[in-house]
Amino acid sequence: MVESVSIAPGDHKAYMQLALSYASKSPPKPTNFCVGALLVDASTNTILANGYSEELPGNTHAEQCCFIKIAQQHNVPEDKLEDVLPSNTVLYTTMEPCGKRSVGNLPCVERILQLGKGIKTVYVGINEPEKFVGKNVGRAKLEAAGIKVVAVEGMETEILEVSQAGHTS
Ligand code: HJL
Ligand code: ZN
Repeated sequence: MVESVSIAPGDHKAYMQLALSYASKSPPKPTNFCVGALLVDASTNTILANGYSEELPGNTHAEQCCFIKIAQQHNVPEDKLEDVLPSNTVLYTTMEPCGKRSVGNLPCVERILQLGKGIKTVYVGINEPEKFVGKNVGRAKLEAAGIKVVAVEGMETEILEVSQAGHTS
């Protein structure tokens, strides 16, 4: 557990608000979005990892930071996380996971898919604006693989504002 918070079980909006607070720690940059993410054990209401864009070295995404951190905690490679994640692990991310990345980086959707049954539900704050990669096919890919993607509604304006920190247009 990385942090104790008093969020009621199933209070998706409160988890998304917490994810947004991490997003706002991302360094503003005109060429990406500032995103925050949390991995939560929904059975015990425990936060397993948190992350934000560029938190860890190497042009990292928020979701990727969560996976790297928890892999380090358990001393397993990221693609073996399925074995250590609690059976009811869910991901909260302020922006839908990416389906496409700049050269040399595995998209977060592929990182989620390689977890097999590791993550069953992904809660998203907003869809990715069509600014850098056109339409993000991430959500459709997750759904096609049987992963539930749930929009947590009502925070879109705040999330968009934080996401676009450092953008000039
Ligand atoms: C998500 C993040 C993040 C993005 N999306 N879900 N989490 N930064 O932490 C999506 C955006 C890409 C740009 C640049 N941003 O990041 O499409 O250099 O950041 O691979 O397309 O691509 P790279
Ligand atoms: Zn990503």
